[in-house]
Amino acid sequence: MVDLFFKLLYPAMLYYFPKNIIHSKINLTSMKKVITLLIGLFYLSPMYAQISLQLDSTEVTVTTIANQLKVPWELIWGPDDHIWMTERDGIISRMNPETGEKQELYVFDDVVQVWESGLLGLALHPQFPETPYVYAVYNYMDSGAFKEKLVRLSYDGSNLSFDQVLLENIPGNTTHDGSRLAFLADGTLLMTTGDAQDKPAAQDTASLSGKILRMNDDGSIPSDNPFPNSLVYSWGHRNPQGLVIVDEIVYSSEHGPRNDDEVNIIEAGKNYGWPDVEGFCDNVLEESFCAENDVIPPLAAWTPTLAVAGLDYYNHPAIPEWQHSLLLVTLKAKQLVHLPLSEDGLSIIDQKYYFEDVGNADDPCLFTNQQMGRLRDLCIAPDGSVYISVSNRDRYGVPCENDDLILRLHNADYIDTGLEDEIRLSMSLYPNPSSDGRFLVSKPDEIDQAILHLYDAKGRLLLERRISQSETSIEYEGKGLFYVVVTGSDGVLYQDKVVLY
Ligand SMILES: [Ca+2]
Ligand SMILES: [Ca+2]
Ligand SMILES: [Ca+2]
Repeated sequence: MVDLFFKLLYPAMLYYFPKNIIHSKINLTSMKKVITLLIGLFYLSPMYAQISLQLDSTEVTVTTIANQLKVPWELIWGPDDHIWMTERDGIISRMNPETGEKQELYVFDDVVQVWESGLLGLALHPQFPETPYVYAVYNYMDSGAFKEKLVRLSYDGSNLSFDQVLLENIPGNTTHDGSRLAFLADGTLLMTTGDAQDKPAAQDTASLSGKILRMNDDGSIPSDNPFPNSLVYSWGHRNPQGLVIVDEIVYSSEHGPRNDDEVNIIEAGKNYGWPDVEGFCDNVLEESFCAENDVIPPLAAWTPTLAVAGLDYYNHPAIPEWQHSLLLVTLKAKQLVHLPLSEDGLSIIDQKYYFEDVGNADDPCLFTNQQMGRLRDLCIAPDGSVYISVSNRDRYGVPCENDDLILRLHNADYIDTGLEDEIRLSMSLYPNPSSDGRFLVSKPDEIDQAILHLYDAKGRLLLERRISQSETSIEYEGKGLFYVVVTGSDGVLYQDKVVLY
């Protein structure tokens, strides 16, 4: 048993204790004792039996925080540390991310929900809650015509009330309704629209279909939009249903037909090609159209399509492999796609796929019970957790009893030190693992005094020691995996794990 686990866990041990593997010779018998101990901790851990994603070094735990939802279409992390959510049949709610408790804030009575339409995108004003506005996009019927509108609501700290319609009479359809919302740094609002199944409209700059629109926070047209007296910001879009703004860069994902899903960088006044260009300009007709119309090609395109939906930007140390990356969720492929960005953010340098091959072919509901399915949208919390909505009740999925779900993805081993890596690297613990109940902590000279705190795996404080010399010996009688946190006058200086056996 131990030998088997030794083989399986040895690579993980190399990650946990790389410095010590390099700097000290640990014999295999000692290592096996450590692994026996870790196996014990593994079985005791409440997270055993949960799904996890193994990245290069980090294990991302996947848990369900809410179920029994109906097509959670948009998830936003609010400054009130709650998740703000739309469900497609017309409900805006606010969810406690710890308990999954859902507080319904508003129910629209004129939402039309047929196939892919309904209540869709949501945004909070950038100065929310001081400026208490909430923006929502939904489909409605007007004299027999299928349309879309953007409305503004107002939040008083406990209830949402209707404020005003900002934009209506946008052509809509049962599919291709776009509708993601995001604020630029200058306080103007971007809104995506689909072609509403009228392909040529995407190339008609007088139509609101197949566009990304830009407006002031009251719906008026900004004086510096690319076309005078027009909300059109970019055109030639088919059905963009992912939108995230990172500093000055606007990224959008866009559903292709059977081919060429896209991720684009959106620039003011530019043409993105649809329906004349699908994906890259890579055939004779497309090449001439692109040259004549100055079409901006995508950063990435996928054939066959994945059905690319929600898009967000990850840059948190909790999951280091995902720092400075786009995270893209997909409906048809049911995968989370990790798209690391170049340093300048202008290109995608790799593509990694998660939630592949997790399903159970014999029982699709077991698949869902294991917290997978059509992934519709996501948001990222300030602690580095990623929340993803599963959307199996959208008429394309196979819904199971508990659907639809909100998942939380997080690194359970991460403790936020708020530190730059250079400071972290200048301190160290050794030997680690240690067999005699003692280890040394080295302290750089520029730090005058610090306190070492030793915690057990459940976060209980076991001891505190002042460290004032460049090297301090710490003794503790217990055995197991412990967390070390060193604090100085300005807060946490260093953290690490230590194994005593
Ligand atoms: Ca979102
Ligand atoms: Ca395009
Ligand atoms: Ca093409």
